[in-house]
Amino acid sequence: MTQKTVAEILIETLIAAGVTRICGVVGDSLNGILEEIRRSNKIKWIGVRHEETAAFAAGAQAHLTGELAVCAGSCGPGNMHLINGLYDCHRSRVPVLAIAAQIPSQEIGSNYFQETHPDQLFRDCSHYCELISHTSQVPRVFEIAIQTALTSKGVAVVAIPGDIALQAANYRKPSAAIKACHPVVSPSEDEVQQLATLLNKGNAVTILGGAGCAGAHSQLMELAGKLKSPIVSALRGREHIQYDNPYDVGLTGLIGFSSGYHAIMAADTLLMLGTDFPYTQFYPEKATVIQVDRRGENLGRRTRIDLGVIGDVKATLSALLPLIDEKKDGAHLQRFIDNYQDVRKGLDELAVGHPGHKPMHPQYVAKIVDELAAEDAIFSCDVGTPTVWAARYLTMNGKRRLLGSFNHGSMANAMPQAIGAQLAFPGRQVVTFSGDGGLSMMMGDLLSLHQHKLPVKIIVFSNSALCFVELEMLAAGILGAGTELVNPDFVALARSAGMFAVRVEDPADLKPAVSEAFQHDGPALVEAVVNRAELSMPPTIKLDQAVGFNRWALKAVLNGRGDELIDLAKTYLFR
Ligand SMILES: Cc1cc2nc3c(=O)[nH]c(=O)nc-3n(C[C@H](O)[C@H](O)[C@H](O)COP(=O)(O)OP(=O)(O)OC[C@H]3O[C@@H](n4cnc5c(N)ncnc54)[C@H](O)[C@@H]3O)c2cc1C
Ligand SMILES: Cc1ncc(C[n+]2csc(CCOP(=O)(O)OP(=O)(O)O)c2C)c(N)n1
Repeated sequence: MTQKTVAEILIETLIAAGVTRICGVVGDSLNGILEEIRRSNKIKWIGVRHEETAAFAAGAQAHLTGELAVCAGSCGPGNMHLINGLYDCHRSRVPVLAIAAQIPSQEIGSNYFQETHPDQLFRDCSHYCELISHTSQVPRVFEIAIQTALTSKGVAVVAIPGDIALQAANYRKPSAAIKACHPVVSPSEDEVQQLATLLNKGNAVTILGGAGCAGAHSQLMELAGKLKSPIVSALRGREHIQYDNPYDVGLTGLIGFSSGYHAIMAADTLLMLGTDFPYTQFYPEKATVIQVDRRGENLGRRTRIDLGVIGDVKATLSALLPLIDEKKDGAHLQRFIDNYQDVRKGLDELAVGHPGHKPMHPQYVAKIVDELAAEDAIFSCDVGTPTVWAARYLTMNGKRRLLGSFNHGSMANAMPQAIGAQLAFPGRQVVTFSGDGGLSMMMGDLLSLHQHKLPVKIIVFSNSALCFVELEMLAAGILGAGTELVNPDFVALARSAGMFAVRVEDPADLKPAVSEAFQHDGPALVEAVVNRAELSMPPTIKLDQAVGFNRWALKAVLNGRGDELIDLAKTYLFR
């Protein structure tokens, strides 16, 4: 029987699965694999400065393409650095394979130099996590890992001791191409009928749509038209729902719009479509709740439901539409469309910049970037206030994409995700909304932009604080501590990393600076110095003033201005 090394078989299996790049950091336990990558000429190694970047970059690539993406780390600390990014990929349910090199096989169990147990460490952030301890396991384990990542949508991890990667194994041809597959899940006729009956009964139906609405835009519009339903989006659903949508009433949630919140609370029937919107306080207590999701285990896990249907949104709505009676009364819809317009107007009024008025409003920065960015730009936003600005001010149009660490909620995701996005789509404009805290957390990989000639545009919302947490502290009624940031000269830093860079303090200079950055043929950074206290209360408050403060802060968050009371006193942005 023909023999090839385990590393050779791995690379051949990956090529058969359509993989063209692997992001990671080298280490001698990965040497055998690196050598095969080099020899293959079909897979490109993308060396980054931190393995977490590699995992986030792979996740972004998988999110945007739906295809398998791969990252790798060397043994022990090398692959442990992948872990936070892999949690994000897994939570976002994007197909990512992580290759975790392991210490020499004969040393396992001896507390050897760099010894960890990746087969245990990664279990919680993967669907499949196995150690190759014998050459006869390949290519089967590689193929199962890829299949699992693609079909269960999430992370698979294969741990390979460096010595085993170099050993010869019996060779067979890779299985028939393992590629992303999209089986359609359709509910039974009976289930569709139950769905129709409940929806036909409702007098004020609101739809809450999420990421599962991808590819179902026209069915969603038709359904909302028949039901006269406002459509509220969950954040991961924005890019798929909030365009060409006359029923759009914005997001709900603490960083959403009050129109979205009220449209759900005032409904007698809430239809959840492909959403796992996590914040339980924002679900209605009395309405009839119906949920459609392709994963049965997600039904009813955020709120009590009256009917749960397992199915793809598109397939379910296609079967449902002929059974829906067109509603006559459009008052419920109109009420929240009007409300949305008011809220939108209010938010737009906050997004202004007057020459000479410093510091700039971050909303103004977001709005200008939105205006100047390409029709098909890919945005990524850091966890922190950049997520708020992206949620409220970036216009989606069906071509633009929006990435974030929305489910895992990890800081410092935006630039690493932008790396993956730009690698996957070299011809598209990729723009980050970065926090100064987020950018500095993973700052080393600014160097990767220049090294790999990735023309990513970084917009830094420079507020010299971990602002979002400051806000959370206010919301919790406590006085902040530990949120101050003493920043470097980001412009000097970016220039030394081979980037175009400019700092903007005056609103008058913002448009030219962003335009220049966008036109620059290479990576660019705009440091926008913005108001730190934008969403928060008086900049200085004394301890006794903090009592009862949480209500104020929460309503300020909810509608960006603080002129509407919504009693969510027990709600926190993060726990
Ligand atoms: C700082 C910060 C603040 C945030 N604040 C808010 C906020 O105020 N409002 C907000 O909305 N979000 C907010 N988020 C994001 C929030 O945590 C969730 O990530 C988001 O609400 C989830 O959106 P989703 O339901 O669309 O996506 P997911 O959580 O990914 O859920 C998608 C669901 O659709 C299902 N599905 C997938 N494909 C299909 C299909 N084809 N057919 C049927 N079902 C399918 C999946 O099984 C899953 O259950 C915030 C995040 C951060 C970081
Ligand atoms: C890895 C990680 N550490 C800490 C947190 C808690 N956290 C959430 S947002 C945030 C502040 C983000 O600061 P920055 O990037 O400067 O953005 P800002 O909110 O100031 O605009 C922190 C510390 C987190 N979500 N992830």
